[in-house]
Order: sequence, then structure tokens, then C-alpha cells
Amino acid sequence: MSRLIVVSNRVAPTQEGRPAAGGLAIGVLDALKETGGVWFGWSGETVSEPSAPVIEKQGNVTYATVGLTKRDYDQYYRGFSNATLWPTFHYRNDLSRYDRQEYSGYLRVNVTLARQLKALLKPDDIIWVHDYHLLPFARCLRDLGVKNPIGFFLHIPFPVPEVLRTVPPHEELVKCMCSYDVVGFQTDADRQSFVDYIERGQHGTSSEDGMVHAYDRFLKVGAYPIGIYPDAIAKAAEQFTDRKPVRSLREGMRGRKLIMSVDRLDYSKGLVERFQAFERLLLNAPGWHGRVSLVQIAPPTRSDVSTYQRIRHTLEGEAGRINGRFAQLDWTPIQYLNRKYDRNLLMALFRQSQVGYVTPLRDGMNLVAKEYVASQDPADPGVLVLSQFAGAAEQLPGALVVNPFDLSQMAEALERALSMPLAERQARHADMMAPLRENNLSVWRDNFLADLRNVATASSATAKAVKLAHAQAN
Ligand code: ADQ
Repeated sequence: MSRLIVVSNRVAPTQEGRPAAGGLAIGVLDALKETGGVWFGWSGETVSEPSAPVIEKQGNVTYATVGLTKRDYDQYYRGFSNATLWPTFHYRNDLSRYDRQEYSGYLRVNVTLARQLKALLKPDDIIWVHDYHLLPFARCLRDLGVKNPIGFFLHIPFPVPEVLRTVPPHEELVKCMCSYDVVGFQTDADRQSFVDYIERGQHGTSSEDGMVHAYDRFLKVGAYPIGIYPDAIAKAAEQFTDRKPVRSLREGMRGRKLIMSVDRLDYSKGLVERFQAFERLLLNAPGWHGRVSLVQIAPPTRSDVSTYQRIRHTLEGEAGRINGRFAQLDWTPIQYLNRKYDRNLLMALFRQSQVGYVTPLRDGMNLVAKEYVASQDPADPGVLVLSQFAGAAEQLPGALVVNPFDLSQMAEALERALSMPLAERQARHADMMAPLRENNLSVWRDNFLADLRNVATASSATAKAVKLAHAQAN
């Protein structure tokens, strides 16, 4: 059996008990623990010189981590990845900036990481690369002579061609992506955007079976929506119900209803609009004063990128303003907490709340939405209010789906969720648990890897056949 090599910008913290807030880390780690394999990527440390990976084995996962120099970190991570690609891929061109030197740094780091990984590779390894930091990674490995199957999964949205073209090196990036054997997206809309770019730009063609022929390469392009393990989450949510923070939350509610939101502190998550829609609920329906609170848990991320400093500042202002306007001596409308929690504890907190409020302006999938549903007590479940712009909206038919740019609609959905009769809540919950079980995290991983194994064999055969046909024709 071939080894699975997972490559991502950041390898999740390896010490037990350190919470990893971030969907990629959580999804990949759970998926890799089952199959075993190697996880290669950045350790999170900055170093003076790039060096060979540090190897650490835990259970059946081998972690191979490398440091980044300060210049690499600034140009590749803080610069092109998070100040250009992340905002543009989330349709925030207004927050995106392009710097040619940062882009050179991005390419340089991809080359360095490819060299460092190559030293660890065996001929029958299968390589699975993750996310926007590494769009050119397969190209760099191929340039070094690596022939192994290489797949790529994008955790964030892929923008429509008109938006993608605002990133100056768009064509080079897409061409690099065609060096993978499989390119996977969260939703069919993302997959279609990629195919549209290829076809409308006349860079290649696609066929009904999802194969794309572009830039002299054959690759499979598909949608592989990431899942969770709903039954394990349900169990953790139940088992952690009596832990101290969960008890404190319950006792503090004193008969009040609770709306719960959990996100990394990121402008794509729609936190400002979410607070303002909650404010609108309090304005429109004073009957809820003193009877409902919003708990927003949002640990800061990428705090050295200026757009992230700004969103943090704005949110603190909004929470303070809304609380100042409505709070009573014994009631705080918004509890805003900038910290990470142990994952099991978080699931138990979800179970205490009557509404899961998940309203990103754009999101590849959004695992919190799925985790919220899985954490609920089926006998008395909470209601999910979900943005139509989260990939998860395609898969959670029992949610109250809202447009996060429409504050009035969000306020109405909150009120409807808070007042929903038990039978309707139960029916909606059951409607969502079934697809969550059917498309769990193992299904995501297995479908992707099955396609990668098939296509790698088939595409080299197809490429050979095409070359032979060309040779015979000439
Ligand atoms: P993220 O943008 O990080 O992921 P999301 O999918 O919601 O978004 O995943 C966040 C994860 O971190 C969840 O598992 C959540 O429980 C956890 N988390 C959040 N806040 C936490 C806290 N305070 N303490 C502990 N854990 C916390 C990216 C993409 C998403 C995509 C995922 C997976 O942006 O669109 O769904 O990857 O592909």
C-alpha cells in the first residue's frame, strides 16, 4: 500500500490538548489519523536559513516540519497568500493588494518546500496538497522530476473568472494548477468557476466525466465537499455537558435563550453584519430584551495582517456599542470572547444553545455549521441560521438560509429560529443529520484519493496515447 503524503502550509500543533482552530487543520488531522501517513509543512516557527525537515512520529502520523525565514513569511504567507489570494478568493477585491515581490516570494517558497519534500519521497507515495498557499506546488515538484500522483484540494472558494483575473498572475497560477492530477473544490459552483476560466479563456477543454485537458495536461476537476464525523461530535457534545465552562454557561443563562457563533476572527465570516442583525432583532422585537443573548467566540488569527487588525477593532467597537445601547444590570446582549476552546468543550457549548448563527459573507464550506447540527440533542435540537454563501448551505437542507447582506432578513430568521416549535426543529435536524452521516470526513478523503489513484494511472496512459497519435500523424 502506498504512503499518503499530506502537504499543507501549516501542520497542526502536534502536542495533545493544544486546540487547533482552523478547518483545514482539523479536517486533515482527523482524516490522516485513520489512514496513517506523513504530514509535511511549515512548523509555525521562523528561522534564519531553510533546513531539512524535522521529523516527529506520533501514532501512525509522521510530522515533517520546516521553518520559514522572516522574509519568506512576510512575502509568501502574510503577503501574497493572505493579503492577495485570501481576500480575492473571498470576493473582497477591496481588501486585496498585489505586490510583485511578494508574488516572487510566494513562488520561491513553493520551490524551496518542494525541494525539502522531494528528499523524503518514495516512488510509490501519493501526494495530497492543500490550499491556496500551494497552488504552484505540483509544478515545482514536476520541475524537480517528481512523477508521483499529486492531488490538490482548495478549502476556500474559487472565484468566477472576472474576479480571478484581478490577481495579476492569474494565468500562471491556473496553468500551475493544471500540473496536478486531480484538482478538488468544496462545491460545484467553485469547480464550475475553474472550468469556466479554462474554457472561456480558451486554455483547454473539459468533458462530462470531469476531465480537463489544458496546457498539455489531463486532470480530473471535481467537487469534494469536506465533512465531519457527526456521531463522534454528538458523543463528545453529550459527554462534555457537565464540564465546568459548560455548567457555568448553563447556569448563567437563567432561562434565557442563547444564540451561538464560533469563527476564526476573519472579515470573511461576516461578524460585523451578524452583530448588526442581532441589534436589529432587539430593535424590532423588544420582547426579547433580557431573554436572549448572543455568544460570539472568535479567536484572533493572522493578527499581523493589517486587515485583520482593523476587523478586530471594528468588532470590539460594535459589541461595545450594542451592549451599551441595550444592556441591563443583569443582562449583557452580546458576550464576545477572543479565545480558543478545546474542541469537545466547544461541541458541548453548541448543545446548550437554541440557535447556531453561522453567517459568513463567503466561505469554502464552514465546518462550524456542520458541527453545530451534529452537537444537538435530537430530542430538543437547536436551529441553524446559515448564510447562503457558505459551501455548507448546499448540504444542509434543514437550515434557515439567509443572505448575510440583508440585516432585516437575518433578524427575522433569528426570531423565527428562537420561536420554532419542537416538531419542526426535530424534523429539520433529522433532515441534516442524514446527509452529514452519508458524506462524512472519511467519504471526502476516500473519494478524493480514489480519483487521484485512478486518474494518475489513466492520465499517464492517455497522455502516452495522445503523444503516440501525434507521433504517428507526423
Ligand atoms: P476555516 O475558515 O477555519 O476553514 P471552518 O470550516 O468553520 O473555517 O473551520 C473552523 C474550525 O475551527 C472548526 O472545526 C471549529 O470548530 C474550529 N474553531 C473555530 N473557532 C474555534 C475556537 N474558538 N476554539 C476552538 N476551535 C475553534 C477553512 C475554510 C472553510 C472550510 C475549512 C475546511 O475557510 O471554508 O470549511 O477550511 O475545509
